[in-house]
This record gives sequence, structure tokens and C-alpha cells, in this order.
Amino acid sequence: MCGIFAYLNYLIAKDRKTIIDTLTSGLSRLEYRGYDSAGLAIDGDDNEVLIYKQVGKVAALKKLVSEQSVDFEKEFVSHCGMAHTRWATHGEPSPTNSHPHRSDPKGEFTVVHNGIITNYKELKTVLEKKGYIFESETDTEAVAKLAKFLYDTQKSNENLTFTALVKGVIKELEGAFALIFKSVHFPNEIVATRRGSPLLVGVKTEKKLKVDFVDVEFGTDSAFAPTEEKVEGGLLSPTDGHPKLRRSQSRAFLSEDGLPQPIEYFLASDPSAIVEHTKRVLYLEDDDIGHICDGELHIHRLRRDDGISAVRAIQTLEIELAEIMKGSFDHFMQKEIYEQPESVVNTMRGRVNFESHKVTLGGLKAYLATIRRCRRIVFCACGTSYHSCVATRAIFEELTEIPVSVELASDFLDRKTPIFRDDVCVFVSQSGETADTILALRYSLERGALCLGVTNTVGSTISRETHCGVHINAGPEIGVASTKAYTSQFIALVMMAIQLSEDRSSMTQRRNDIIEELKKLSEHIKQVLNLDKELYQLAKDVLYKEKSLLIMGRGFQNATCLEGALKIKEVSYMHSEGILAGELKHGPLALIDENMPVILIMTKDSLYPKVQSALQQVTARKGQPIIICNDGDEGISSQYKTIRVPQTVDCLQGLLTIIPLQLLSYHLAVLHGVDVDFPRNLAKSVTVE
Ligand code: UD2
Ligand code: GLU
Ligand code: MG
Repeated sequence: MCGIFAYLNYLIAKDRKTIIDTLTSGLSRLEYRGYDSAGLAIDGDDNEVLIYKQVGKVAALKKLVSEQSVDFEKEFVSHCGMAHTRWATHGEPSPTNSHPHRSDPKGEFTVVHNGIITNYKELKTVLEKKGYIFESETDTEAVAKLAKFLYDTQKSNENLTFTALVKGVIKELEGAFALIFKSVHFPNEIVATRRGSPLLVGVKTEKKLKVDFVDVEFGTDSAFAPTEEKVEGGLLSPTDGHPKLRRSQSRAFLSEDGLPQPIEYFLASDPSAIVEHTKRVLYLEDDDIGHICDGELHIHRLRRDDGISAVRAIQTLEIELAEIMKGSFDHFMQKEIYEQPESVVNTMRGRVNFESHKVTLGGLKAYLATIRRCRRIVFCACGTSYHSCVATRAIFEELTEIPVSVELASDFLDRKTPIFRDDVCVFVSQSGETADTILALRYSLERGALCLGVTNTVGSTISRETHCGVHINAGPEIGVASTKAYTSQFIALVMMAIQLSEDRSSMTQRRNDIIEELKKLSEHIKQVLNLDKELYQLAKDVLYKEKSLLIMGRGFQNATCLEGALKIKEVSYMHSEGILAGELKHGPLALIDENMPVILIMTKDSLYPKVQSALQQVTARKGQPIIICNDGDEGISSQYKTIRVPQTVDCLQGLLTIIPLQLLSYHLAVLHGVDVDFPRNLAKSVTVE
């Protein structure tokens, strides 16, 4: 989820200090992606690996490394080093849980990983039975151990290549990953592979490369059959200081005279860490296995018949460093809005089984019976997290038949809310450090309630102090205005409700319907993001000059109204209010005239007729609302501007209706010249009461 950086120099002498500096400055470039700890691996003096890991900033890792008693001046003609910034998903941030992970105390195989391996428990169990001793709580460590296990079973196979070995490893992996492998058995080689997480390779040479593409090599299906690239003679042993030539595919990396040339490779999660070294980059596709050996880059795939192009272009990055820092985005908020098709999948990864229609939240398993027996559930949170509770309360009650109340943490304490032993309290906070929420948690713990956390930060106070809970695994969120955390919290709470209700057979159909729609969610979000241009125009032409904006809806859309209005307030400094449409005639209707901007959320659910009547009430007062409605809803008169989102099951519709409002608030903020990621007077993690 965070950052990977690796550096390989071939036939270019570099001292250890330079190598370390290259690795740590690579990590610094990735810092903007957010992380909780960092680490790196380099060669020792004697066919061994040195691994350094530290919690906190890259600077702390740098300091740790500089304090080691190693020979920093030692030169390596060829060398490969790897580094990592981590956002914990499995095991809290700690030096041991930081990457790189190793296969054994000698570090025969070293691995850095971004993403989540969902079947690591099974792998771990098997490997433990075979005598492997795990040091960390991460999913990643199983990958390193598996590499050694496969290597040991194939030791006698002289033709075993690093690529073939990694093919064997990734065949066993489920989940999402970008992985880099290094091994004392394959010195100065790197294998890099990805599935779902980004990874690219930068190439730097003195002379121009001969061609600007690399052919993909397709292996046999048996990972351990001697693979083609290896059979042309003992390639691991260089002759005359120059390794023998390999397949024609990699001629790109030879100099004009056909000899291996000095070359450097930079591998990273995104171009920002590469562009200062070289602008020549090659993006790996999902399931590509990149192997750098003897200065050449080879791209392998397991099978030929998967319809993916058989060449990878070496492209020239045109963009300058500052432009790349946030990817192609101008602000973190925008980047995070656009990450939602992936972050929602990460929240569900390994938890929702779309075939068996089953949800398994590992963190709640042991407590399900207790939770089901409780008298009521109390959701407690602040700000956006509070809105995720409002958004899911109804489906929670419907599926579990347990009464749910939703509390603002600050008010909960002010009121000295009665809390009892048979209550279940759920504390929702992106950072897990929200002061008011923590105080409410401690208050509830004292009164003997079962306390659950829903947070994005492994190892945070709320995660530690609650009895159990769910990490939403949305990846780091840096923009002060929360966006992807909202959708992920929303999903986490829905998953919780589904799991709690699994013993209620009358709800089976409802659960299945929701799970089917969760499956389509990522695609649906992509469709909504396609409205961006239109939303920008709307912000610019219509809403920008306004002083105020009312957002109305009801039922499942009430939370969207509240959250949309909060987004607009916090980043564009424009007044905005979320109004429950049912309340209109009890006051807010007085605000409506031809000048008052209104957004009305009118999606196809059971309350549609009631929202229609709200629309009439507004129109009768000459209001001209912009309507957020479903694709294909023909019932809406063309006199209204509409924002159309795909239709989904009622209780998930709010995940799609919030996105146009996130985008609108973003554009309004930019148009108003607000520092979007750091709006005035607000902090990302509110650690004061
Ligand atoms: C967890 C573990 C993972 C592995 C996996 C097995 C972590 C972070 N995750 O992933 O290492 O063992 O299970 O399938 O180590 N929790 C709280 N409060 C919160 C959030 C979580 O107490 O606010 C607890 C939760 O009850 C569980 C642990 O923290 O015991 C991890 O929660 P999770 O949501 O990461 O669980 P899971 O199953 O995805
Ligand atoms: N799942 C891995 C871990 O928790 C990798 C996290 C990351 O992508 O940084 O260690
Ligand atoms: Mg806990």
C-alpha cells in the first residue's frame, strides 16, 4: 500500500554509503504516500545480507543505518539493495514487522512487499509445520519463507533460476502485491513482480539503449522445469569479467558492440522516486515477473495465453519531479478520491467471499456470540467517521435486529450517557487517535461495555484499547478532508452487519444482494469518477459564486447529505448544510427561493416518492435543485440539472452518491484558492478535545 524502492548497479562501482543514500532518498521520495515504518536491505561483506528497520520516518532509518559499525566505504562493482515504507495491515508498526522480511536468520531470501497476502495464514501454517520459525506478525514473511522452502526442495536442480523460483512462489499467493526479492543464492539479481499493486523499473545507462522495448518471455507451466533463459550455459559465472550473452530478447540492454554495459536499475512504486535518476522507465503489468540478472532486464509471464501484450515499452517520463509527487494529481485529496476504486477493494480483501456470499472479519470472530447477545449497539465517532455510522445504522438494525444508536463522541461525554455491561460500543476513527473518541472509549470500557474499533491505523490507540475491531485497510490518508476513509469505514460497518446477521436465515437473500453489489462497487465508483469534468463545470459555472449550498435527501441518503455538506464546508469554506428532506417543512423550507442553491439526492429506493414530494415542495418555492439520481431514471423532468450515478442496492447507494459531492467540494476548494490538503483551522488527526 505504501512504497517500494530498489536499486541495482551493474559494472558501476558504488560504495556502500552511496548505495544506502540512494535507497533512503528513494524512500524519501515515496514519503508522500504515507507510511508508519521503513527498512532496507543491502549486502554485507561476506555473501550475507544486512537488514535495517525502524518505526517512524525515513530520517530515523537513515540515522539508524549511519550508526552501524560497517565499512561505508566498501565498494561494490555490482550490487542490489531494496527498501520499503510500510503502512501496516498485518501486525502493528514495529521494527520486527517492518520490511524487508527474511526467509531465515541468515537472510537467504529477502523480500519487500506492498499489499495484502490474503492466504498467508494457510501458507504460514504449512511452513510452520515444516519447521520454519516466523519472527513477525506480517503476511509478508510467509512469502520470504516460502521462497526458501521452494529453493530448498530444488537445491539439486542446477538449472533453477531466480525467476523460476519466484514463479513458484507467486503461484501460491492470493491477494494483492508488489514484491521484490533478493537472495544470497542469486547475488546481484533482483526479481520484481506485481499483482494489483504498482511497480515500475527505471533504467540508466551511459550510452543510449539499442531498442526501447523488452519482449515478454513465456515460461512453461511447470515453475521448476529448467526455464529457457538458463539453459544456454552457466550464466551465473561471468567469463572475462563479462557475463555471457543471453537470449536475444534482452539486446536492449547491451551496448552497440553487443557487450554488457554498465547499467543501473531503479525499481519503485511510482515514478517520483525514479525520475531524478533516469527518465527511461518500464511499467510492469499485473503478473509480470521482472528479472534483472547480469545487467539485463527480462520480463517473464507464467502463461502465454492471457491476452496481454508481448512487449513492454521503455518509455520516457516527460514529467518533472514536482508534478509526479502526487502521481498525476494536484492534491492528496484528489488522489485519495481517485484511489477509491482500489481502496474499497482493499477493505474487502480476504474478508468478503463473493462465491460463497460469506463475510469473515477476522477481528470479530471470537466476539460474534457476545455481540449478538447485546442489548443495543452504540456507534460513537466524530466528523466524517460519525457520518459513516449514520450511513450504516439502518442496514445494521435491519440485518441484526439490534437497536443501534449513533453518538457524537464529544456529546456522548458531555451527556454522561448511561452505558452498561450488556452494551456494545463501536468507536470509528480513521487515525485511531481522535481524542474525543478515545475518551468516549475509555469511559465505556470503565462501564464494562464490549468495545469495538473501526480504524485505518494498525497500532493506533483505538485499535489497541478496544477489545476487538476491524482495520479498514484503506491505505494512508493524507488530505485533511477524509474521502477514501469514509467509503472504507462505510463498507467495514456493512461487512460487520452482514457477519453479525449470518445466523439469521431470513436475511440470506438480503445479504446475498448486498454482497453481489459490493462486488460491482469498484466498477461503479470508476463510472462515477468519470463525471469529474462535468462536476468541475458545475462547480465553476454554477456553484462557485454562491454563498451557500443546501444538500437534501432522506433515508439512506441522509448521511450523504451530512457528509457532502461537511466536505464542502471544510475545504471550500462555503456554507453548506445537509438537510433531512423529511424535515423540510419543519423549518428549512423557509430558506428556499429562486436564489438558494440546492442539491437533492433522489435515488431509486423505497423513499423515492417521498423525495419526489420534497422536490415539489422546493420547486413550488421556485427552487431549482440539482438532482443526484440514478442512471436511467427517466422520471425526472429535463428542466433539472442531474448528476447520474449507477444504481445499486439501497444500503450501498450512499457509497456512490457521496463521490460527486467529494469531487464538487474539491473543485470548489481549488476554485476558491484554498490549500485543499491543509484547510485553515483544521488538523488531520484531532488529538485534542
Ligand atoms: C488480522 C491480523 C493479521 C492476521 C489476520 C489473520 C493485524 C493488524 N491483523 O487481520 O495479522 O492475524 O488477522 O487472518 O495484525 N482490532 C481491535 N481494534 C480495532 C481494530 C482491530 O482490537 O480498532 C483487533 C481485531 O479484533 C483483531 C486485530 O486487531 O484482533 C486485527 O484486526 P484486523 O481488522 O486487521 O483483522 P484481520 O483479520 O483482517
Ligand atoms: N501487508 C504488509 C504488512 O502489513 C505490507 C503493508 C504495506 O503495503 O506497506 O506488512
Ligand atoms: Mg484491540
